[in-house]
Amino acid sequence: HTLIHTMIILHDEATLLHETVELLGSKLRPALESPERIKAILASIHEAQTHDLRTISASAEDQNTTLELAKESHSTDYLKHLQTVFSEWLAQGLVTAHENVLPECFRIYSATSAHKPPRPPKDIYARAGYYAFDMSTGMMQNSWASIIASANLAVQATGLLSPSSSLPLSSTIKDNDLRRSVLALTRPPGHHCTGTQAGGYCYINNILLPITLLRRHHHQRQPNHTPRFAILDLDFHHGNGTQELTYYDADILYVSIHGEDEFPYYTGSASETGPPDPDHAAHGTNLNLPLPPGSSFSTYLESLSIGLDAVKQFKPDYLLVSLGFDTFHLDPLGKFDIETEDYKTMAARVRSTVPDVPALILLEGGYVIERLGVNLLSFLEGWEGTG
Ligand code: OKS
Ligand code: ZN
Repeated sequence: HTLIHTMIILHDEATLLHETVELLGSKLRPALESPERIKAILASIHEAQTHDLRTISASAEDQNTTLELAKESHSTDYLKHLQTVFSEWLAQGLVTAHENVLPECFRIYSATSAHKPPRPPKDIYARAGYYAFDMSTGMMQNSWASIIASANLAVQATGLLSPSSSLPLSSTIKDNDLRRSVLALTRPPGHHCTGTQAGGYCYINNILLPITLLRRHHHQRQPNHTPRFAILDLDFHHGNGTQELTYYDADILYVSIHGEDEFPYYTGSASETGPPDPDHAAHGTNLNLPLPPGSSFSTYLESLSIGLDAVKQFKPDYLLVSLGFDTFHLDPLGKFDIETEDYKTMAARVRSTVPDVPALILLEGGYVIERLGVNLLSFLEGWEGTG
């Protein structure tokens, strides 16, 4: 039967393995960022029967490629830490197989030692806090398997946008599958983690990987053309990690609409516009559009229109969307007044601004399990203009 929607949705079962506890409201509880999120989305996609869902599995080679791409954004010691921390704790009897590694002392930037940046501490407990900035990024036995699978989804999704001959692709994906838009069900999400610190449920900044991959691809094939990327962050929270990793980059525009004075609290102000020097090429390539808690969808649309004007003006070769559904009115971690049908309008506005630009959509937050699926379907309906 005919597919009404043509977007490919990429999923990897390994993203379901990671299941942690977090400190929330001063209580240790099951993390809101749970495998149930993806399971609920998959159930809705199956039920709708109109989407081209592909389940892939990252081979050892895919994982190596993805890890190598991640090194462009993250330090080698940070990535090594993510891979080994759980087994080290387990081997030393500091956790059982079913527990989590959680940090307890975070990095301190002391005024009296400002001349030397902090180095990884020798103490094994302390090291967990060196590589994290909050207690929402526990590590359990299978966390790394999900982290690398999630990042690999972003990489493989990129392969569907470009001729695959020069891109590392899973054998399940062929040239004739090239699409103008691809959605990857990335979990864990990515927009909060920095080059050396996990936080806000994020470990690898998934959205940076397509950029690294496409840059290398263009460099090989069209060395005279430097590709330009626009990142549109629609999650309720400011993507501090994505901002930090792209702040000095003149060829990446970062636009974020998010709750003002909300998590991660120390970033996301409208004054953060890129390097302050007006002569710096990246000056003005960061656009934060914070909105007060309780903002309505009509208020949201005003900010979206400002953000989309900036995206259009930037003339990107690729659009990358950090898509979060924690802007939903019932979300436990969000405070906007946005409803299911609004995601259709939102997506239609985004896509109609740059209809011909190849686009990757990566999942970030969203915690109302029973509404995630319908909210995503609503967004896709607007994106694909079939409403
Ligand atoms: C406290 C809760 C931390 C909230 C993290 C926000 C996650 C998110 N442990 N980011 O986009 O949705
Ligand atoms: Zn969020």
